[in-house]
Amino acid sequence: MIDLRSDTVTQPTPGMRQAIADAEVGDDVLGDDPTVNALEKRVADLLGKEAAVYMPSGTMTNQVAIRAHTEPGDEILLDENAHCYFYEAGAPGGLSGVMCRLLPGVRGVFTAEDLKRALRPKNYHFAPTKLLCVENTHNRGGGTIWPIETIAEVAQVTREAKLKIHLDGARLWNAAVATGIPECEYAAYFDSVSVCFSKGLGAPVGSALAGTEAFIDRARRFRKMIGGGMRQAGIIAAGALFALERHRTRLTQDHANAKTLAVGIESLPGIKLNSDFVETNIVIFQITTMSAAALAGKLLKAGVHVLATGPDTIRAVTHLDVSGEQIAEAVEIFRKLLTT
Ligand code: TLP
Repeated sequence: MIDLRSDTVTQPTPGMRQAIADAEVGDDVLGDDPTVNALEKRVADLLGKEAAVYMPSGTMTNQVAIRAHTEPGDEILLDENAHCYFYEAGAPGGLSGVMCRLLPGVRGVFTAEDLKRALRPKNYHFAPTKLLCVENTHNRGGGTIWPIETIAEVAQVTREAKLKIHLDGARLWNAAVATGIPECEYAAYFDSVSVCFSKGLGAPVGSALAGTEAFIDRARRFRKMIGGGMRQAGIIAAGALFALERHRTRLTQDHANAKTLAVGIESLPGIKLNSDFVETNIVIFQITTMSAAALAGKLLKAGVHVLATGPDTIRAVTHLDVSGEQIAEAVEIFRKLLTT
């Protein structure tokens, strides 16, 4: 099976399993786990932030960030396809009691002008706007990389409007490798940054949230509140550390594979896709000759597993466990299904 559902499906490599087996551990809730402490320090350093905290998932790092930046009744701004809004089970309302106001994005990217238009004068009628979230790379946008100039412009508006700005950087590693812009250069524009180890990096579990000491201290309280305080978490943090040191540069292979897939299928009958927009490891396309679920079903029978992410939309994601040969095979399977 060529599993293109997500870059979250990877199996830990033998080296990673060994690192996990050898991990030194302690009770992390008491601050004693040396592997978690090393991972948090490494992430903070990489992102140029004062501190970082390890959590079980990107959903938790994002939602703890939202909770830590706001109070119930506040408003947050984010694009209409943001993971924090679209795929996190209603958590901004459910856990933080905030309202989400959605900005129109083009493949997940909005502009400083879009943001300015959404800002309102201070008035008792309005929910106070406290936070802007940006997602880089953008998942539902198709792995889009936010141009750093756009980030700078948007961040400038948030500073002037005294909003906090959070980065959902689940796939920031992909953006950094694709552009050559280091993670810390992106992170410098944000008050808080969430990164994931369980996506392209291939670790089994975990994400980290980075920011100032004071912010991360507050985040630790909310992590505890929702049950995210883990004990001998060095077991999983060891896999994350291993992945962080060894699997960042190889993301270029995933990007090349995604491009090959996109170029290989874009001109097939019924497929609506522009491979120029495939910048990293995510390929999103529309199918016009049958439903997305029908095509996904046929592909699955033929050995390619993709996700239908809308009635006519399909997502395919490349990762550590998909080779160039498998991508060539997948293209051939698409071709056979759509031309015969
Ligand atoms: N995304 C998953 C699904 O939830 C859709 C995937 O398969 O891509 N931010 C971004 C941008 C993400 O893509 C994801 C996961 C998360 C946050 C949440 O991470 P987890 O799954 O660790 O909670």
